[in-house]
Amino acid sequence: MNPFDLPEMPAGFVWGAATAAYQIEGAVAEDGRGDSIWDTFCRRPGVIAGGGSGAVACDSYHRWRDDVDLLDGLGVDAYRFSVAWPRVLPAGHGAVNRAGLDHYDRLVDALCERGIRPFVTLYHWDLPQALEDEGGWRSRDTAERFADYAAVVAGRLGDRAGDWITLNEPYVSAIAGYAEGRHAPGAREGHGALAAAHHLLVGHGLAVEALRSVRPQARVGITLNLSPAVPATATAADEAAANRMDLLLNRQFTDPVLGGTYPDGFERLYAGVSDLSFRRPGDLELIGAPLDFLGVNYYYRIHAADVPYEQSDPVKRTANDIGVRSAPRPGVPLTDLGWPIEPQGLYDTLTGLAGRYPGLPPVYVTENGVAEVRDDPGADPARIRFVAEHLAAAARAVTDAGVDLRGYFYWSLIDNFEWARGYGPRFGLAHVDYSTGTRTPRASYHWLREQLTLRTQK
Ligand code: IFM
Repeated sequence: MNPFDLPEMPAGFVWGAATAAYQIEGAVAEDGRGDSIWDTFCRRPGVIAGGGSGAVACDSYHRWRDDVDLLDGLGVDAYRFSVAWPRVLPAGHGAVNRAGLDHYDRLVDALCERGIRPFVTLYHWDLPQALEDEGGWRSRDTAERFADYAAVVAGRLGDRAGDWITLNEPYVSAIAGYAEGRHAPGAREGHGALAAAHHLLVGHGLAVEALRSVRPQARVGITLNLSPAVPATATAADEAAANRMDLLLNRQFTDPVLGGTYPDGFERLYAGVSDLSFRRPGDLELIGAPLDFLGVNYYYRIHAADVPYEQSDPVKRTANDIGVRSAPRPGVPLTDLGWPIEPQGLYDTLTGLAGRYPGLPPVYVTENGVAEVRDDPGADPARIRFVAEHLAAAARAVTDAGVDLRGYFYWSLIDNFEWARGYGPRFGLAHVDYSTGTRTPRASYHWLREQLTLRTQK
């Protein structure tokens, strides 16, 4: 077998590609769309590399047919895209903007006509600014609003779209947005960030209920970004650091969603920073309601090293300040973003989930991919190797541990706005020329198309 051939996957395996609204759509002031927290955040000087924003991005709001053509040409079974909440409800709640919903309606129709299954993500970080002004995810009300929004979208698209993802990466929304301040809304908080993480999960639980009540046949899941945290050295201090990282990054989310519990050690980790008073009776039942699937986004694993940190000054402590540094691993290759390339981490993530959570639902890898910073529409050998190696690791997790893996979505179909990193990193199977909007399939796109064609001929 050629090392770059895709492995055998279970029957019915879904091959797909993914994008997100703010990263590709542009047209931020068109057809009644309201501001999102990313529109306002990008206006702050110095927060986005190169000073860009998603105002134009890949212009997919107008060029969505090009994107559907790319998907069709690639031969994928499914497309994971997100709906922009402020396009549908410009103020976050209240009046529905019909023109905004029409856009997604046309997209879903076009996908179904080509036999491409829509996987709809309801929240990929673009909170309506009006809701942020009322407290954002620090406030439980936002969770309630999210469920109302989910019902509106499912009411319109759910007759054709059967697969629904409530949230994308609540860790990043809460921690990068409300603790590190490097993402919108740009806050640096302790208690607020932990409240945001919890309310995102409450919003997920409420949205699951809303989706199922509007569309009883819907298959509903959530997408979590998971990174195994391994100690950088065999010292007790690094082991403890890895455990803290695991709590913050992974188990803060997986334990409530998949186990219906709060993770052990979490209260101790944040003693003094937050009283966790945002937790209410009944929340765990809501958040832990059984799902139809789990979406896993995997990019790298973390080699956690202990660093001394100031536990005695909780007022100044943000939620990401847990005394852990990500240590470099000599000999491990890095992507252009400096992320270690370790397919074994995907294997460990999938088998670890299956080992820890007995009722683990079917799993989709909803994102996995690699960025290059070269502005090159041609060869991208690093990408082909990256995908082939990660899929081989995923296939081993199926064979060794019986993980019920149902699909894989490459991130991303096209180059796009990589948040605070701007337009430098290019994740796309197709290159985008941002001055013209032209999409050009790269070598990895042709390779994947060939692999998928061979598969259908078998
Ligand atoms: O571009 C992001 C995406 O929006 C969420 N997951 C990680 C990707 C790469 O950083």
